[in-house]
Amino acid sequence: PLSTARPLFTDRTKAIIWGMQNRAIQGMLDFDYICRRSEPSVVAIVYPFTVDHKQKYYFGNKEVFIPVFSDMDVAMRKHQEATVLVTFASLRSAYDSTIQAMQHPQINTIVIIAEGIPENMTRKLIKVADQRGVTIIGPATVGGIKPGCFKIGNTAGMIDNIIDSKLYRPGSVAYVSRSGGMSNELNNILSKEADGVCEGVAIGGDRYPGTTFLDHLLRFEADPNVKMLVVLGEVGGVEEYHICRAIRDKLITKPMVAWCIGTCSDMFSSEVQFGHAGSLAGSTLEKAAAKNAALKSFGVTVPESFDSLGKAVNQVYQKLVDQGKIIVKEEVEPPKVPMDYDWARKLGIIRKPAAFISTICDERGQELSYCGVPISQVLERGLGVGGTVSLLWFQRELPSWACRFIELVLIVTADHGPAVSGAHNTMVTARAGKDLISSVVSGLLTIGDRFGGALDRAAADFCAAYDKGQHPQEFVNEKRAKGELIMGIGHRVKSINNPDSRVRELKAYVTSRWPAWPVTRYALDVEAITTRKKPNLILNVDGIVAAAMVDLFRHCQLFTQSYYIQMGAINALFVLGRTIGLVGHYLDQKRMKQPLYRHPWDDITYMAPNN
Ligand code: Q5B
Repeated sequence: PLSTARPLFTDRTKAIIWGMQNRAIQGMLDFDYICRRSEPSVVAIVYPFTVDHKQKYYFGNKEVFIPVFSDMDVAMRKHQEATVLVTFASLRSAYDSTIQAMQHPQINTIVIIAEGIPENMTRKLIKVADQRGVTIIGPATVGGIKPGCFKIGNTAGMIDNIIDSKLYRPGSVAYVSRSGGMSNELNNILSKEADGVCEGVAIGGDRYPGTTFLDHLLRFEADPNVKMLVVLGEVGGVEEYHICRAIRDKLITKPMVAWCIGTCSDMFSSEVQFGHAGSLAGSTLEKAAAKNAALKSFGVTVPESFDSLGKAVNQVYQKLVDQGKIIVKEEVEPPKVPMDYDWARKLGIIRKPAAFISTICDERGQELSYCGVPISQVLERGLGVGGTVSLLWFQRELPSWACRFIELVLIVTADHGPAVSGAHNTMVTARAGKDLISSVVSGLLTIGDRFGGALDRAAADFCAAYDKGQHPQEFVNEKRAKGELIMGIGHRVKSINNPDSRVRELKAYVTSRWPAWPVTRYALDVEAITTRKKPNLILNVDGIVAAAMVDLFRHCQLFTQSYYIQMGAINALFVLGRTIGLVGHYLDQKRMKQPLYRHPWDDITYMAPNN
C-alpha cells in the first residue's frame, strides 16, 4: 500500500537516472526550467558500461554537468539528496538494478520504464518494495508528471507539447492511466476542458503494475490541491472495481470522471489482446463496457464514448468552479526554453551556412550513394573500382572503356619492386617498428617529379604542346633550351632495350580500344626523338598514363581537363595504385619480423669537408 502521507514529488525532488538517456534527461531539465524550479531534478546518472565522467546538459540557456557513475552504490553515496530512481535499464537488467536501488533507504520512489519484465520477477520486486516502503511506478510505463514539480523521463513528450498542455504550472485535476500515449491525450484534454493537470501517473501496461490506480487515487484524495479525479482505464484486469469499492467505502470522495478504453472488444467473438500485456479480458467482468457500467453505478461520471470524455471533464470542472471549489488562477507565461539547434533546423526555422559542402557522397539516407548512385547499383551494375573512382573523383559515370583504363592503371602502378623510393621508405619505416599508416605515408611522401609524381605536369606539357601545334622536335628542343626535363620521359632501369611491359600494356589498350588518342600519339612521337638521344629516355609509366588521361578527359567532354590536372587528379591515380604495393611491403616486412634497418657503413662514403 502506498503511503498517502507524503507527496511522491515536490519542486525539490531529486532523481538519479539509470541509463544514458540523454534526450529524456534533457527533457526533464527543460521541464524543470519552464516550471521555474531553482535546480535541475536530475542529480546523477548511473551507467555501468562507462567510466565515471560528467555529461553536459542545458538548464535553460546555462550549461550544467551531471555526473555519470558506473557504480550505483557510489552514485547513491555521493547524492544522498536523491529520493527517486528512474530506471531505463533493459528488461534483463531492470530487476537486479531495482533490487540494488532498494538497498538504499534514501530511495522512496522507483520508476521502471522497461517493458517485458517477467511477471514473476515484477511480483518479487513489488514484495520487496512493500517491505521497504518504496513506491514503484511501472514497469512498462512512460512514468508520470507533476506540473511545477517533476517530470519522469519522456512523459508528455517534447517541450512544445508540454507548453501546449500547460504542464509548466499545476492545475486542479489528477489522473491515472496505463499508457504514456493516453496520458498525453489526457494532458491535452485537461488543459482544454479544465484548468490542467495537478498530477498524472501512468501505472504501466503490465498485468502486475508496481502501484495501482487505487494507490495513486488515494494519494490524490489526500492532496488538497487535487479537486477532481480522472481515470483512464482499459480492457483487462479488475482495478476499476477496486475504485468502485473505495468510492463505496468513502475512501474516495472527490468528483471523478472515468472511461475504460477497449469497449470494441465486445465486437470480437474471441478474446482480443490489445497493446499492453495486461489489456486482455480474462472474463466478462474484465471487459471495458462492464467496468464502465460499474463505475457509473458508483456515481462516477462516465461518458458515452472516449470522444465525449472532454465534455464530461468540462461539465464536472465547471460545476466545481461554480461551487467555488476551484478558483481559476491567472495564467502565467512560462520562461522560454532556448530551442536546440538541431530541432530548430529540423523545423526549418533557422538557417546557417554549412561549414562544408560535399558533392560526391551521401551517407545520410538508408543507403550510401556515390555521386547519386546508390551503392547497391554500383555493385549490381559491376561498376568496379574504375567506376567508383569515376564517380567519386570526377562526379560522373565514365564510359566502360575509361573505367577499365583506370583499373588497368591501378593494377600496373600497384608496385614496382622493393627498390623504388616509396617501397624502400615504407620498408625502412616498418622495420623501425612503426605502424601501417606511418609506414605507408612515409612511402607516399617520396612521390614527386622524379618518382611517380610526374603525371600532372606531363599531362599539362604534352597537352599544351599538342594544342599549340608544336612539332615534337620543337617541344624537345624548347625543353632542352630551358634546361628542363620532360616530365613522363626517362627511367632509371627501363629503356628501349629493356622495355617497360606496363607501358606496353597501357599503350596497347589505348591504341586498340580508344575512340581517339591524339595526345598519346604526340607523347609517343616525343619518345621517338628522346630515345634517339639516350635509350632510357622512354615514355615512362607516368608519361603514358598522363597523355592517355588527357585523351580520356577530352573524348568524354565532361570536364575541363586542365582543372583536374591543376588539382593533381592524374597523380592521384599513381598514389592510389602504389598505396596497394606500399601496404604489401609493410605487411611483408612485419610478417617476416624484419629487424631495425641500419644502412651499412661500406655503402656510405664519408667525406670530411675540406677546410
Ligand atoms: N634526362 C626518371 O633519371 C628520371 C630526362 C632527360 C630530358 C628527361 C628522369 C626524370 C622526368 C620525370 C619523370 C617519373 C629521374 C619516372 C617513376 C615510377 C617508377 C619508378 C621506378 C615506378 C630517371 C641522365 C641524362 C641527363 C638528363 C637526361 C633524363 N631524364 N632529358 N627529359 N625527362 N624524368 N619521372 O636515369 O646530358 O647526361 O646530363 O627525371 O618522368 O618514377 O620503377 O624506378 O613504377 O616505381 O636518373 O617507374 O628521367 O637520369 O637524371 O641521371 O639523367 O638523361 O638530363 O642528360 P636518371 P638522370 P645528360 S617513372
